[in-house]
Amino acid sequence: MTLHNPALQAIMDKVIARNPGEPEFHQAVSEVLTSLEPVVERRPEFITRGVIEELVEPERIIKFRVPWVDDAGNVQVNRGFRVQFNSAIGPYKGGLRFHPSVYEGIIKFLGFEQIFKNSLTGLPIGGGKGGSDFDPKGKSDAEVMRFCQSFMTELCRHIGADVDVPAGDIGVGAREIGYLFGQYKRIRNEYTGVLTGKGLTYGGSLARKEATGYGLCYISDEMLRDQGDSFEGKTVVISGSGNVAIYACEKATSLGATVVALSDSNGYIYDPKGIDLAAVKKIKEVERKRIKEYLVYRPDATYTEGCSGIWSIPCDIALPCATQNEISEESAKLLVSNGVKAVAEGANMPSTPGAIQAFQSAGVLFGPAKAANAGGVATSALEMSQNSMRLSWTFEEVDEKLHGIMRNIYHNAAKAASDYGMAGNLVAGANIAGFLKVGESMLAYGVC
Ligand code: NDP
Ligand code: 2IT
Repeated sequence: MTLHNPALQAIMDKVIARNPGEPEFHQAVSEVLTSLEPVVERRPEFITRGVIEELVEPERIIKFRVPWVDDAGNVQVNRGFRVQFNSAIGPYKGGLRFHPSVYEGIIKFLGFEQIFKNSLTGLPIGGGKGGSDFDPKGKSDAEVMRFCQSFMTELCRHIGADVDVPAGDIGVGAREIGYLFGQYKRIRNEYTGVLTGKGLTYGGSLARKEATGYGLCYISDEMLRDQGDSFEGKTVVISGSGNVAIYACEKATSLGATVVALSDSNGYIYDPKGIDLAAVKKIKEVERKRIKEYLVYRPDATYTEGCSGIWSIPCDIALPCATQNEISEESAKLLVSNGVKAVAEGANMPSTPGAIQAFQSAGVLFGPAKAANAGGVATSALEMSQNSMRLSWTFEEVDEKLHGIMRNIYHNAAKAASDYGMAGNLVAGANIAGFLKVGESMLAYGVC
């Protein structure tokens, strides 16, 4: 993709040259710079005063060894990362991902996207992300605990309630956050809101667990309503079966839709009668088993090996909630030819650039990740507020704030898109609206 503005193209070229072998990071930057073309045309100072050039370079990257001992007594060594990307509008904020595919480029792409997503929430949080190539799958609780303690032994030097506040992402849920928080508290001898997604007995917020999936449905609902439509009576396909997918399924169902499919990295289940979510929660949240176990509970459902086949199931609404680049251009075209009306991204960057193009050119309503999955981090920011005030809001209070935030994100992104001559393009709208607040703050700081 060539950018029209030569200064933006030069920045893109430099990003590629300086970050070799990191295609996901290049992809994320390229999309944002493309969206910013009309912004820098109107506001050239974002280029001339170095804002865009600073924006694509992380403020700080921390990379460290994570040694731990497995149950057999063997020493294992993983790599840990924290990319503190941008603190213009608040302390670095973003999840930790534990997955064998993690390397610096994945954490950079996620940290970069987090800047704009966090800005869109309207709350004072900067962008960061971290993680490790550690795979929690198949590990005992004791192994996960030892890994988390080793990871936090290094990470605790670099984070803090007003500095950098990590949370969960793929492979990091309540169990991992508990071990990480316990170790931080022990080493630093302080009890502060340094992590979000905490358990409810030690400072967690009600509705944080549900927030990303619920928020995804709230914004999708708002997008549909703007077209005089709703979830009522719709057939929905959701990829993944982790935290985001499970609570997207719960909310979509409560809004009157029928969710017919879920997946994991091995394969997908198809249950045209509607997913039995209690069974999925038992399999995934309690037993940590594979999605194919679903057939034990619903023998009439089908299970198919391989995850991309899920996009061949005809549906009205598709909610990708697994991982980056999980919808190829071919899968997108298949969804379009099967009549999909709306796609909203629960995962980060799940649609390839070709897939986004296919959806947009077919007139499919498309809710990009930075807007659509911002409910998780927004509720993390609400958890930070509650921790600072040393009080707790009810589930209903948090859920209502989340709902309002998601509605605002949709309308702000839609307005930015039309203000810049791209009405209906929420990819551009989310990037522009997210950028402007960060960019204005960076201008105010001068070169720093
Ligand atoms: P979980 O670890 O709870 O679940 C991840 C799900 O995605 C699992 O079903 C997993 O299957 C599947 N998956 C992961 N990697 C792959 C892969 N390479 N190929 C196919 N399937 C895969 O993570 P979350 O639900 O928290 O995260 C899902 C997505 O949502 C991620 O993109 C994350 O960045 C994003 N997100 C999460 C937020 C949160 O609050 N948790 C907030 C905003 C975005 P398997 O078990 O087989 O690995
Ligand atoms: O991608 C994301 O926004 C998250 N994984 C949630 C981050 C957070 O700090 O709650």
